[in-house]
Amino acid sequence: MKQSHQLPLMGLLLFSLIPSQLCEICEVSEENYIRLKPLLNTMDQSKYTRGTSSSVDVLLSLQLVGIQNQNLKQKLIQQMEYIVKRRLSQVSSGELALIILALGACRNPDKNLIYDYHLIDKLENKFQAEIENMEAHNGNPLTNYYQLSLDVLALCLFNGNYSTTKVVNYFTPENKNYYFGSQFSVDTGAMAVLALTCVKRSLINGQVKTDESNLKNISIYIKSLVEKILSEKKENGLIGNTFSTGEAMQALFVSSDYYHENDWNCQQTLNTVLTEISQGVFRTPTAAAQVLPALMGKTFLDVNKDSSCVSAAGNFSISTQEPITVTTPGSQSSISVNYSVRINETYFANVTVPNGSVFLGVMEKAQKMNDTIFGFTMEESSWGPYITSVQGLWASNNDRTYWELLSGGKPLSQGVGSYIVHDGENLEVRWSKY
Ligand code: CBY
Repeated sequence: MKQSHQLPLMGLLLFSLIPSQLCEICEVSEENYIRLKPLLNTMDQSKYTRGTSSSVDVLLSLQLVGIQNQNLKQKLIQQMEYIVKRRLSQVSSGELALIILALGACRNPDKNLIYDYHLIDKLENKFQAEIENMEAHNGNPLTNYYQLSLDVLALCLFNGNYSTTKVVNYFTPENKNYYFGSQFSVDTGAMAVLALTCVKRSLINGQVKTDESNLKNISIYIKSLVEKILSEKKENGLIGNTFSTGEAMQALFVSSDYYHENDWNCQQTLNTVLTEISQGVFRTPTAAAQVLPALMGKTFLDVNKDSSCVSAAGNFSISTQEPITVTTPGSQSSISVNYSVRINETYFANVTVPNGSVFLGVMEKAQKMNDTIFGFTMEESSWGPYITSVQGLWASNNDRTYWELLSGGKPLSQGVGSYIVHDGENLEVRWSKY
C-alpha cells in the first residue's frame, strides 16, 4: 500500500480507538464552584489530630481536585508521615492504598515517602494477607471488597505486583463480597469498577502481559458491575444512597463505553447532590471528601496524571468564615426514645437525651442505666465511631457478623456518631449477618 493511502487509514484506526479511552463527564461549572464551599469548609474546619482516619480521604480529595490550600495540605501530610513512620503495621490494606494514592497524586515532594518507606511492597503484603484470609475463612477477606478494590487500584496505578489471574478469579460480579445481605453495595461495586478499569487499561497499553481471556473477562465484569450500579439509581438521581453517589459517578465516568447515554442523566444526579450539599448533608469530612472529586469531574484514575494537580479550582480559596451552626429552637429541651438491643431476645429501654443528640448519646445513656445489658465498645473509623461489640458480643469479619443500626425497623445510612435522633423514635442495634 502506498504511504498516502496509509495515512487516512491510520487516522481512522486511531479515531476508532480513542472513544474507548474517553470519559463522559459532567461537572460543576466554574460559576457554581461557590456551591461546593460547604464541602471545603467541612474539610478545612475538622480537627485532624494524630490517628484521625478521615485525614487520608481529605488529602486525596484535595490533591485530586487541585485545591491549593497549603496550610491544610501540610497538616494532612504531616499526619501521613506520622502514620507511615509510627503505625504502619496497624493500618489496614485499604487505608494503606489510600495513603499511597494521596501521597502519590501530583508531582509532589512527598511522593518520596512512598519509595523511602517501601509502601508499595507493604501494600503487596497486605493484599496477599487479604487473599490468604479469604482462602482460610470461606472467602471472607480481613477487611472487605471496598478495600481490596483500593488495593488493586493503588498497585495498578503505582506499578506494584499483582496477579491479573487472581484479580479475575476474585472479582467476579457474583462474588458475595459485593453484597451486604441481599443488598448490592454501590460503594464497593464502584471502587471495583475503578480498579478493574485501571487493570484493563494497563493490559491494553501492554504495561502488563496476560492472556486474552483475562482481558475479556475483565470487560465482562465491568459491564455487569456497571449494570448493577445503574440499577441502584433512584428517582431523584442518587445512586445507592447519598454517600455512595460520588463514587458511583466516578465509576460511571470511566466506564461510559458500557452503558447507553440514556441510561444515566448525569446532570440530574449532579443537581441532586448540590441540593443535598446546601442542606448540610455532607457534614463529616469523609462524606465531603468522597463526593468532591466526582463533582469536579475527577476520578481516582486521575491520580497519576500530573495535569490533575492544579486546576481552575486552584485559586478557589477556602473561606475562613465560621461554620454555620444550626440552632434549633428549644435545643435545650429533652426528648425520649425507645432503644433496644436485639440478639435472639430483645432488650428494651426508654432513654431520655437532650434534643439534637446523636445515636451514640442514646447508647451511652442506656449503658449508664445498665452496663450488663447495654454495655458496648467502639472504634474510630474515617466515618466516625463504629460499634464493635454490645453485651460482650463482638462483630467479626471472618463470620460476616456486625451490629446493625436501625430506626423503626429500617437500616440507617449513617453511623452512631452522626445520626441525629428524634423524639419518640424506635432505635435498635441488631446482631446481624451481612
Ligand atoms: N472503607 C471501608 O472499609 C468501608 C467500606 C464500606 C463499603 C463503606 C460503607 C463505603 C465507604 N465509602 O467507605 C462499608 N460501609 C463496609 C464494608 C461495611 C462493613 C464493615 C465490616 C467489614 N467487613 O469491613 C459492614 C459491617 C457491612 C458495615 N459497613 C456496617 C455499617 C453499619 C455500621 C454500624 C456499626 N456497627 O457501627 C452502618 C451504620 C449501616 C447500618 N445501618 O448498620 C454503615 N455501615 C453505614 C451507614 C455505612 C455508610 C456511612 C455513611 C455515613 N454518612 O456515615 C457507608 C459510606 C459505609 C461507611 N457504611 Co458500612 C455506606 C453508604 O451508606 N454509602 C475503607 C477505609 C480505608 O476507610
